[in-house]
Amino acid sequence: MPLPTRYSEEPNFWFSFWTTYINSQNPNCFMRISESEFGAYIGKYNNVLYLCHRNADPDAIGSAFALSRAFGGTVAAVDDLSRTGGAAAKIIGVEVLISPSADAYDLAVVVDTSVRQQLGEILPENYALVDHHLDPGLLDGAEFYIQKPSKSTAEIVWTILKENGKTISREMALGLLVGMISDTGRFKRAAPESFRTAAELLEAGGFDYDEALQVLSVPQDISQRIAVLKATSRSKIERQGEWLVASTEINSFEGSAAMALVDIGADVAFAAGRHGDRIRISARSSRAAVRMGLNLNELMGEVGRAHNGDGGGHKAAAALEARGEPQTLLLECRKKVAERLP
Ligand SMILES: [Mn+2]
Repeated sequence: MPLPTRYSEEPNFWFSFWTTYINSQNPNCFMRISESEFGAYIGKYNNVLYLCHRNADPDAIGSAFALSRAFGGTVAAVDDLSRTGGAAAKIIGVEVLISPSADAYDLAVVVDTSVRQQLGEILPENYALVDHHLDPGLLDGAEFYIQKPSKSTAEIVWTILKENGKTISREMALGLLVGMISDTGRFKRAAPESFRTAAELLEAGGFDYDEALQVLSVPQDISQRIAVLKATSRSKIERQGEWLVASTEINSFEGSAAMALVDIGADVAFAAGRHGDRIRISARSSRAAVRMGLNLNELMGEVGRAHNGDGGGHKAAAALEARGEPQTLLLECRKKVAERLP
């Protein structure tokens, strides 16, 4: 659904637009709850699993950890943690179960995830959702959910904790702030509200900002740096008017490769990799491309769903998983960019 760009940076507009849109799509779905109601809803369950997406990042880990400490429950992730997600988990001292069977829990709260495919086979029948992606993928079927267009899930979780009168430990505040720093690209994509939340987290946790930054400065290992350098050096660059679109193949670290291509000058970058019988493509775009109306969340969703898969994320960073040949899927991604950019 196309949106007038001039409204897109207006948080209240987005929220009311999104609420209206979701309710119009799911007339029987009344399970959207507010942050202040979270405690009452979660209190109906005895054994709760806070479930992070595949390759769980600091926003997912920090959010799941803070919710589990405040309301009780276990933290888990599907398949693995990202490099920085792993570093965050270590610093805040949370044990993260990897792909546990959901049978032992009477509710899974899916955190920071909008697309079913990011959860593999783990998604249980009874689940709730706390997320900041603009995607209706998991809303149908959720027992209850909070989904708002915030810059990070951590900011939503902070509101949940405050509005339910929870005390916050140093580790909870640190995990949330690290999640925010990571998802906002060190506040490059922050909203005014993000800075307010960050200040409150620093005061609540009693640590320095630098300490939170340090958590994310994990050096990439040499195999990752080699893979990303090779992927950027063999990338295909296409000029579409004033826009440069780069695409490449790499069999891991797709997100890092796409980000590296945008860092060195591409307006839009796609990196595709094979994972068993599936193809994963990560996409990133420059701020200029976003300002021109390019929305990778939509684009990757469309291409993913057209090829027996799905995709989503944010306007400037998204991914898909689908079936097919990497070159065919990359070509389709590039075509869709051409249709959208002037
Ligand atoms: Mn996030």
